[in-house]
Amino acid sequence: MPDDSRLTALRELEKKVLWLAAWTIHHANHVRESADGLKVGGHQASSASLATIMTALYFHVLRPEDRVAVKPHASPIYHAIQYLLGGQSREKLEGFRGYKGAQSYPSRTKDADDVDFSTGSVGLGVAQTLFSSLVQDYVRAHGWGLDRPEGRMIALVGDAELDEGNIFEAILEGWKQGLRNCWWIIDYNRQSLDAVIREGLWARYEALFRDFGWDVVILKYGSLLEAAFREPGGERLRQWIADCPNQLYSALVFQGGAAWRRRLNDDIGDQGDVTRLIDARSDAELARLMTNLAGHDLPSLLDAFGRIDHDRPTCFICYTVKGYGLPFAGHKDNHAGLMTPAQMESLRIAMEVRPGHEWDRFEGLSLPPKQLQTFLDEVPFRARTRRRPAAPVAVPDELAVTIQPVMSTQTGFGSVLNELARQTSQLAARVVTASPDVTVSTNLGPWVNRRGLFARQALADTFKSERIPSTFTWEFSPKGQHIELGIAEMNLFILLSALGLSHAINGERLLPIGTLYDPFIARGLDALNYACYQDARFILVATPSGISLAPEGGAHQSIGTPLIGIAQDGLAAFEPAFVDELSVILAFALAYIQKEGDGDASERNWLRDETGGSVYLRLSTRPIEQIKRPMGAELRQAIIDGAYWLRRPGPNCQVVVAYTGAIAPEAIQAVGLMAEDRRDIGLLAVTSADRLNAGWTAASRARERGLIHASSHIERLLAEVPSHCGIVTVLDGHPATLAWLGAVRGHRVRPLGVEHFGQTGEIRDLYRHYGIDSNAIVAAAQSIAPGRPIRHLRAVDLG
Ligand SMILES: Cc1ncc(C[n+]2csc(CCOP(=O)(O)OP(=O)(O)O)c2C)c(N)n1
Ligand SMILES: [Mg+2]
Repeated sequence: MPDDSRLTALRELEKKVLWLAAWTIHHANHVRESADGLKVGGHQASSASLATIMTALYFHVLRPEDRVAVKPHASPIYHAIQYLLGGQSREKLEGFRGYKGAQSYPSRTKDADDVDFSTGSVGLGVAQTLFSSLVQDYVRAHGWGLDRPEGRMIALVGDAELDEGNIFEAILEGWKQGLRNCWWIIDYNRQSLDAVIREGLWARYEALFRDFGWDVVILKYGSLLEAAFREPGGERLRQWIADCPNQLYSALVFQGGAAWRRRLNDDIGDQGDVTRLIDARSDAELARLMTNLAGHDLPSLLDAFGRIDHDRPTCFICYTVKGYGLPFAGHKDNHAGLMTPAQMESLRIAMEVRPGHEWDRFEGLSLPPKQLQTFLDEVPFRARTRRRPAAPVAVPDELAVTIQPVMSTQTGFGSVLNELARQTSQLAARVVTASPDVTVSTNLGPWVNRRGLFARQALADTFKSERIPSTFTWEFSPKGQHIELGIAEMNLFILLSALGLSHAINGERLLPIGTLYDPFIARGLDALNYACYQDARFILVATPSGISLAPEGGAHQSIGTPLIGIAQDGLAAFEPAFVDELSVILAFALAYIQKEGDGDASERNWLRDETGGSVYLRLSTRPIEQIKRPMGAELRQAIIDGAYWLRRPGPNCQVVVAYTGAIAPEAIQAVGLMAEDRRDIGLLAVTSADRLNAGWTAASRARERGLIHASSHIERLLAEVPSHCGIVTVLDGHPATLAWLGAVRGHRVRPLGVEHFGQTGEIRDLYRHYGIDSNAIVAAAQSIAPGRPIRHLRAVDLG
């Protein structure tokens, strides 16, 4: 426990934090001019709920190495704390929720005040702390960063936030992985967005967390209430409050002292001692007493946090009041409530803040500013260094791979990783793979055989020790480089998010590669989006994909994922057809995920390659005939830029076939079938619709800004194609993925792809059924590219 003078300073800061957060929100809504006539909002109630807990943490409990995910709606409290610590500017606070101002929800990338983890979609930041703790263990077990102390990964969790399924998925995974150094602090204000939550949830939470190996600390009553309980009649009061339903408690909090008195007198007022206990207090004192929950009581909080002297995961259930200290405290509708200017004025007076001094750091506090400043200067958390740069790991242009005459990109992926696993390079050492129970079926097996699975405690493969033949060794050790997860894809994405921030969180760079089945990207899409939003860096290998997984069945065919690849910001998507392309793309990806420049787009392809990002590879289990060819620098670059001519169109070209991915043999065959009747056909291999599209858009914008010579890769490729020429696009995915190619230079396009799914069968059957086989390509070409009838089309059965 801190001494009295520290406690006094902390109380002053608690008051200041509450004021600054409320004022920041008020300023954004009532002082700053809004051009839209919209209220900016800002969750005054939700943030007040955490004012005390965050004061205790940031000004006393946190150590420099600790990392925190702040519940989204407590963002104004976080910014206020950083403002007091000198890490946030007044200008940003004045711009709260505005363009380039302090962010609505804490943001690693957009906020200037050293946010550890972004939050926003409830549930995700919480799970992120759990996985970050596992990543910290991974890093240290590999012998990195041992010169620094271990940090605690802390989440400030809303009670309604605990309804999110991803949290439960994470808790189970954490138990499996031997989670340590993780604190979840639940803001148990018994309110969600809409209303007051169900009774007794704390008991469910307690049982749940204990079941999964967590310590649970319940912080219910503050020191004032505890003292009152020790008075004569106090036990009766304790019983009353323990039995008080959440709704009634909230309503009384909102109504205040007189209502408390009335209700208490009605319920237990005729019982001697307790009557005296109530009567001895004024209305204001009674209201203060009855709302003195431990989550708003600094001594209780400091004591509880200070007692933790172990690294077991710990859940604190802190009773709080939503809107504590503000006029709408406890009101069930207060979630988006904003104080009126009159209410704000009353708060200003109560806080002893002079008009015009609303932003002054120590205004209205009773301790001398110098003393407060000294206190702030010595806050332990302040000693932390901001994100440390982790040196990049060198990556060659191409990765070794043995290419068989016929193979799939998925097999190629396994082979590239197998070759990498044989090396002793830094590159191989920093790669860490993860998969949600599909390690073997996504072809990570050979890598895992060589590099082993990660666990803090070694665990032998009993099948191996019993000499039972098996293709895969399943041995866990602290040196292992594969993290095996349970099936839940959400966990994969949040783990990738944590691994992909290791350079910033642990100062140690990891090169994470996660594998899953392509259709299940949808399972974890919000977590993927979250990972990208906070600029985590990883490679996602999704396989199998599309209808090409054929006999796997109709339920798992993915149609829309190529569009996700295009649309997801921060994620460069590739879909190679051939294994030599894959090896080039993987090498690019390993370097790309390490780039941190903030330079402009390159004038060559109009992509922000120096800024970097994450990478998504959509792969296939379909074995296809490989092309034997030398990999020159030009081809390599084109593969990375997104497309190259597999067959260059001639000057009399009437039709171009542009394809992506596993459908390559059909495209090649179609071009062969048409060759006699259509001249100079072009065959465009598209390795990344996403990067082609991004480059085209960026170059167009640059031209509109006056850079008239800006030109993107796809514009240069299609410049060779006569304008009367038609383009048939085809992929095993949604046709819209490539349909836009026609807009680049005004060519007519017939986009082929998959719009329906669910049919099982052989690849041949399915391609025919969904209209992406070579016949369909030929038919589409005939319909858009004028000329004599195509002979082979007449000969083929379109079934
Ligand atoms: C995934 C997701 N769903 C819905 C929302 C909208 N939302 C924001 S806050 C909130 C309820 C928050 O309640 P709680 O976590 O108890 O925090 P409190 O407001 O009580 O502080 C909801 C539903 C969201 N941000 N994210
Ligand atoms: Mg709540």
